[in-house]
Amino acid sequence: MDSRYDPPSIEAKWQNRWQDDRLFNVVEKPDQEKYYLLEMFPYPSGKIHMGHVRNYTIGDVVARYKRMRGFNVLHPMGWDAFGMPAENAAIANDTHPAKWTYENIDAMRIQLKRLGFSYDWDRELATCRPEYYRWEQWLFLKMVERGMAYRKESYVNWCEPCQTVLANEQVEAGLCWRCGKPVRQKKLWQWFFKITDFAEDLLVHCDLLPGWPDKVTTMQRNWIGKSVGAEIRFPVAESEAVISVFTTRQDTVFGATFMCLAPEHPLVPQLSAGTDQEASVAAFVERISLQDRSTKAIENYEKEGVFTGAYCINPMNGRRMPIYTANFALMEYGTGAVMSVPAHDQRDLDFARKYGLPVIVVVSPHDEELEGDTMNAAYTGDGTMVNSGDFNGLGNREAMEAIAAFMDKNGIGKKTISFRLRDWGISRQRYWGAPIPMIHCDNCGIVPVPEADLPIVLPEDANLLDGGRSPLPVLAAFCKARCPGCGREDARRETDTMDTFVESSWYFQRYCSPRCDTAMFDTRAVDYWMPVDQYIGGVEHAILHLLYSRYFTRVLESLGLVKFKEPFTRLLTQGMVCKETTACAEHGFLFPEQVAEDGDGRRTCLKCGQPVAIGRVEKMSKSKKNVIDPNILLDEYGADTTRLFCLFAAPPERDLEWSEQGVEGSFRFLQRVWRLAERWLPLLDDGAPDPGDLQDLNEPFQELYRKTHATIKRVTQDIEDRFHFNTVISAVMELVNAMQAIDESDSDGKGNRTMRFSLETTLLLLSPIVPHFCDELWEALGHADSILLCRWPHFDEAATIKNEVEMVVQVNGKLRSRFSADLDTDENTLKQRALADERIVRFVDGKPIKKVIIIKNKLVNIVI
Ligand code: ANZ
Ligand code: ZN
Repeated sequence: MDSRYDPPSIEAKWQNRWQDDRLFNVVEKPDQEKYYLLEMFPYPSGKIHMGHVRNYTIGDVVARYKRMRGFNVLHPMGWDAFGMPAENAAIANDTHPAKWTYENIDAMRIQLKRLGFSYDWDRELATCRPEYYRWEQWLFLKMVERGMAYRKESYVNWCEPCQTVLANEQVEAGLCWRCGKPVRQKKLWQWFFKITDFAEDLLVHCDLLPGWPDKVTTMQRNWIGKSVGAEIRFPVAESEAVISVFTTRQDTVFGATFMCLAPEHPLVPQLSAGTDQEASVAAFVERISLQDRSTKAIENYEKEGVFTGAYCINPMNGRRMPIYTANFALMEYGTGAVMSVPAHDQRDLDFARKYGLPVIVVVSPHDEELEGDTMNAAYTGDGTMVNSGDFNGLGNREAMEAIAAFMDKNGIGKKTISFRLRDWGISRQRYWGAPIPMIHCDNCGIVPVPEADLPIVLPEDANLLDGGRSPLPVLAAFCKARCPGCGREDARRETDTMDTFVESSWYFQRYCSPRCDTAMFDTRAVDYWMPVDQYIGGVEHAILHLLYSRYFTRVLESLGLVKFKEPFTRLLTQGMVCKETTACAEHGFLFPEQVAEDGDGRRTCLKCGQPVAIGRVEKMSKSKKNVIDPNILLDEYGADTTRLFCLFAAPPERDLEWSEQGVEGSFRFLQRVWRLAERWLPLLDDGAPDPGDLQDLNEPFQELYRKTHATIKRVTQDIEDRFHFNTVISAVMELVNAMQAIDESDSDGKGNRTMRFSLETTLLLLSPIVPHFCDELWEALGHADSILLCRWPHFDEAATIKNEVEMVVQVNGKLRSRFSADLDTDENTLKQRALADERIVRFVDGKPIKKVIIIKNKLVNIVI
């Protein structure tokens, strides 16, 4: 055995060995229990960052642990390879998105391999390959066939000078990120997936995911946003038109004093036509159309509107209500119209005060009198109905039911449910994505590509146009097509590509049979492996990616392709990797390598020599420059130390704070174990790791034996219950301390065997965490096979029990000393030992002893 722990040579050796022996390549084995462990696959940005390292290390430990527990473990890796950053990089570096992506994949694969992750690399996939996305196109066709995918006009961010559609992240404060001119909203025909068909089912099953963090299911529920309420019909005065509103407060209908329509509501131009208001309404609608209309953005705008010139009639009390169009009314929610009840809704109250509209209280609180003209906060609580005709005097909750029943009977309205969830718009006017397999023909309209013509391959030899625009619409070789319906030669291919969330909604199914070329996946493989037993990833994907994946699985289920609805049985969302920021007055944020540190811990900017300000601990990000490049860690310390640090510094779901000392400490721990093994190795020839009869073991070895079993127990529980690897590592560290404290000269044959047992146990327990290191020492201990092939150690409950107890000694009921004694020591001995205790002698100070009370295995109380 080498006397120096040398990570580079050890790590390369074992990575090659594992690969040559194909240790991580798995196949379905019907009589072995499976375990599918998956981490969210990375976007091939070019370099892995510490967030990846942490995520994948956590996953790798679980995968290796489950393997040692006897499971057939599927642990795949691949690339979420389509998307905008590739286009941006292509523009910035004058390259091609495909070239950039494939080169990044190659670079990142090398980095992941250096970390020793136990992936079945045979299953690697990249979503930008036609072998992958052809099945997505196939599914798209199936969805069109069944009405699960459809086209409708909807808004996109449009930059007129650049003549291009912008993604949300390319709009900065309402301006185009490239040219800085205002972005407007433009209507385009786009493809949608009907996720709303599954809104209720997705919601109900949030309660059936006990293996998910509550915060994630809560976010999913809120996103789906089910509201129970009523739809009420308000006839427009002097017109045939009727406005339908959705409300969750039909009990307040008598207090509705005006109506607000979304600026995009089709009645808006119709109602204002020919009135004095026509011009100001048109101007308002035009101005609002320039704004970002997302719910989040709208919350920040000042609420405003204009009168349309028309009135509607409150169907319950005949009141004439002015109709406004207002920026806070969203076309996408409910019916796009809001009955405004200023007394009971703050937004409506603000609006009413701004435009001088009446405020009528209809729900009266029990302990105060409200005055519509003077109230300055809307009352949203429960109370007694007032100003509400026949319903006066009822509690408002009762009135909610009574009014709904009344409206239903009289054809005014009915109970209904509304969801916040919208259908999923998947069209992207971008190049680097999966082409949508449809053809536009002047004769036949929009025609699906025949299945036999799939895949529709994205041409990888095309270059982006000016401003990053997609070349597809002008690329004759791509967009000219023969109509599959009538055969016309001048049909055009759809040139939009799919949202990259589509690829990540089914990749976990594809991993089960990644080379299948006759279907999306081999059903037998999916039946065996799916669902994923443990999914691990960042909480930033808590909503969309997980919801879309759950939705896609339902689509597959309804097509009879899979037999389950929920793809991920358990979910772990790991915390962020954080580090303090450093900044210089002149040069702003600095990378760690741009900072010099002198012996006294003072830090200065390497560019200008000025002192550096230390900022808050924040998520590592390139913009704040508080990043550590994993490559540097790997070069300096190796994969095992890097892995150990990531797991030791914090439990997985918590944020981890980077610390150089933490990394150093992890490295030193491994060196300590190394030296311990080296010191004992010559004594451990006798291969048996079992001391045999405990009775005649020397005392330190008896205790070591006990501690080893206790450590197995604690480590196993901490992994099984909550993946708390930090406490796992501290438990093993304690065991290592105990081994270090023992002198070789106290050992004999049995002692040596105990030491072998403890050392081997240490390696087995650490092997999922620092696998190269453990394999190397395992080999040094004389084992021919990789430690990976071993079973997880068992503990003997009886052996974990301590044979010693700690006795407390009191004088007159006050704690004065402690000593340890063998379990069940007799009372007389305990009394003698307590009275002989040096500190007790001092407290008793020669005074007469009245009584000695003894509780066996616990306490001696001396009364003086
Ligand atoms: C009258 C009312 C009175 C309302 C009251 C609330 C309080 P949730 O709970 O989120 O579903 N609303 C309906 N459609 C809207 C749209 N398209 N744009 C903006 N707001 C809209 O919210 C339901 C409430 O949001 C509805 O109930 C409606 O205002 C408003 F004291 O109707 B309410
Ligand atoms: Zn045609």
